[in-house]
Amino acid sequence: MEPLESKITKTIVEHTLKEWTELSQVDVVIVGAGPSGLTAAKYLADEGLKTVVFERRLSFGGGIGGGGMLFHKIVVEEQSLSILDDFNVNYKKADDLYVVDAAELMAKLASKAIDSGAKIIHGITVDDVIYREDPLRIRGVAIQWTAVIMSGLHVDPLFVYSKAVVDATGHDAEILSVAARKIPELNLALYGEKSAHAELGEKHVIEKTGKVVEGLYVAGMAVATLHSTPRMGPIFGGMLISGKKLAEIISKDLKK
Ligand code: 48F
Repeated sequence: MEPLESKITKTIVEHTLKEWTELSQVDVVIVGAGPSGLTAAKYLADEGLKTVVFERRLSFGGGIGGGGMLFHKIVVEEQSLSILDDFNVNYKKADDLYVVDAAELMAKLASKAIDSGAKIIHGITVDDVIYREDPLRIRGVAIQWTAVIMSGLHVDPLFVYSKAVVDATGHDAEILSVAARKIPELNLALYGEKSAHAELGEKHVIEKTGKVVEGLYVAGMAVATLHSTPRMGPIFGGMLISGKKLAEIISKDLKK
């Protein structure tokens, strides 16, 4: 009889490798499992698009978990309530804002994205993009185990080929940064986010969410870093609306 230890190993490796084979080519790669990335993932998967989210950490939610200065609540505006309803997230009215429990938001964004068919993989850092010329466009990402990056070992990455890549990495806009630095022909410049102006910050993030160059899209706080628009602190309606808006834009582009 096969010992349990060998069964454990075999089962995990076989099932993981089968999925990784399927993930070598997808419709959409989302980088970052924060609020904008998870929201985009759910709506893209709902459209039947093969969607994978790579998250550097071993957790969901990005900046949601810290609430407001570690107080475990965040707020949203009325315009984002229909998204909270889609994710079954509870909220309480507080004047003209709505208050949401940070842990509930993290858990339910991830849970619905997964239920819709998006694949979320933790412990993976995206550290480069794939590009093609004539016409110039982004065609996927280079990925590495976060643990390998932390170890400082020189290990070559693997690749995931895709029709669209989403930078949902938050304040650092890491994917746009690496593309701007390593592919000068993209003429991509990042100006860095502005100081706080919550109302304007929310408005601009939503307005400027979208395609950056062919194959490369941006949602969430990375939008502010790209376009030098203000930060807004722990009000998250803009992140959710940005994710949903981007899913609509990508779905339309990929169905052309
Ligand atoms: O920072 P994050 O929550 O991004 P977001 O969706 O939301 C921003 C808000 O949390 C908050 C705010 C709004 O009110 O100001 O900051 O724009 O989530 C980004 C996620 O991306 C992961 C990171 O660990 C986090 O969970 N991430 C960042 N860079 C990489 C990455 C990378 N290169 N590869 C993989 N994951």
